[in-house]
Amino acid sequence: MKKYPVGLIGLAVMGQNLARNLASKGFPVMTYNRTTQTAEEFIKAYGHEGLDFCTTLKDFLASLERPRKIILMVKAGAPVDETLNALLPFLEKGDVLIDGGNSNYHDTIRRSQSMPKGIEFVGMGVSGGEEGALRGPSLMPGCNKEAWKVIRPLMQKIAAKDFSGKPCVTHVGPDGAGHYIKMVHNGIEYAVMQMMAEAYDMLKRMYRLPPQRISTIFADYNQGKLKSFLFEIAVPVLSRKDDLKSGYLIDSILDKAGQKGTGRWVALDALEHGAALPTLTEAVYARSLSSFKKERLLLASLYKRTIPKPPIPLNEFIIVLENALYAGMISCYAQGFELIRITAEDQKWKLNFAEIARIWEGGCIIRADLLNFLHEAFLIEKGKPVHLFTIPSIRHALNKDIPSLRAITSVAVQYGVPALAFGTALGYFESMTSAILPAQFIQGLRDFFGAHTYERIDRKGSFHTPWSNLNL
Ligand code: NBP
Repeated sequence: MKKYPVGLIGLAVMGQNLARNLASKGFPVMTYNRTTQTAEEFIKAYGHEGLDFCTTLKDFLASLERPRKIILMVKAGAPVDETLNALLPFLEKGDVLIDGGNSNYHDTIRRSQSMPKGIEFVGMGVSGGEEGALRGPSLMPGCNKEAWKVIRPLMQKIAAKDFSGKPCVTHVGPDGAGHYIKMVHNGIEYAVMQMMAEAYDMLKRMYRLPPQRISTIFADYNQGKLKSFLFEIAVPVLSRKDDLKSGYLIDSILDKAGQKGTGRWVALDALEHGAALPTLTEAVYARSLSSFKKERLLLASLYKRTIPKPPIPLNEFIIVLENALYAGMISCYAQGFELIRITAEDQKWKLNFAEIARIWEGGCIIRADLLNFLHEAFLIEKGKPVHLFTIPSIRHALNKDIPSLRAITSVAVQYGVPALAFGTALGYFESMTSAILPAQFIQGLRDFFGAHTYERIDRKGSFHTPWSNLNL
């Protein structure tokens, strides 16, 4: 019986495309899916590419070369545990299980720790959507060194390429590190998309530009320092004509943003770790705000706005907006990497920030020229988890573009255009670069009403003042 170098379980869109990607790179794949009909249809369509399927897990396992390499692309959560439980009794020493779904990193740590001795478990973040899975995703595996050695040849072949042609995959760290990095990637994706949406909104509301004109502005941005996958796809999203009536499709799409949960995980994780993640969190809130359509319609009728004449000519505004987006995005990345640093310390993961930025250069949704810039910036620091704002090249970029971020945020406020992402990206920068914050005032108030005590800047110790005894 022919033996397969790799097996894949879960044939929804991601699993199918990842299997086809593997086969196209010289790794024939044996597949299995809970619902056999899906596997049958898949193999009918693509079996000739080097793919096959089994109807039972027993046959599936028997068809794989030892040590077995099995990729799970099933729905995150209970389906992963159910699939693992079904597989584990039949696995042998050295077999490697790779969970390529969007699992919560806490689950991945639990699963890694509960693996029977000799069975390797990899929690692998996969980014790039269905197209990326097929043509080359960014891969973020978390596992021990032995498992990485086994899966490396496969993963390096199927991953996207970075700016210098190297595969967008690296051994991120142990157990949950890969899924953690993927989760933060998704949080950054939320923040960047929200900022882009706010830029679109300002051009639409303040300059009354039609979608087609905004798409040409975004197309120009995509030729410069904002060059990225998200700006690339913004162009067809804005310029597509509606098939069902006259006008642009974007104007007929209901303005309620969906979410599958990874953004919320990042926000919750930041709160749990005491990390400051205002823009990524605000992007989650912005999606929630959008969901209150009925309430927004009512309130919009109660608070009428008149939009005044734009503050500066459009051609000038476009340049300021581009710079503001750039500075704002750097702020988003700084927040994301800070969260990673704090968690890595907590989990005792040794992570290489230059490598993380590098594997996001290609394949994933946030791929962008900016990632190459961040990769090089972190390389100067030898991949150490330093704050992005401290790196000279970043400092230079921010000194140049923060005034634009201030200008755009201020114009949004004056014109009544909600700009949660711009505002928080700026707020993060202003706070982190302030030697003194008004937290001293908060400490005073806390000590007044709750005797919570405070520290002083000029001597050690914990102090309490009987405030109400003073002359009030
Ligand atoms: P889904 O997340 O929709 O999962 C569907 C697959 O899970 C099907 O193969 C289904 O089998 C299987 N499954 C379910 Br549901 N419950 C099961 C169970 N109890 N036991 C065994 N199999 C079960 O598929 P997807 O969108 O291809 O995503 C796969 C993973 O990749 C997810 O974790 C997702 O979050 C992640 N991801 C998705 C994207 C994306 O763009 N879609 C991007 C990156 C990562 P069935 O056919 O029998 O129902």
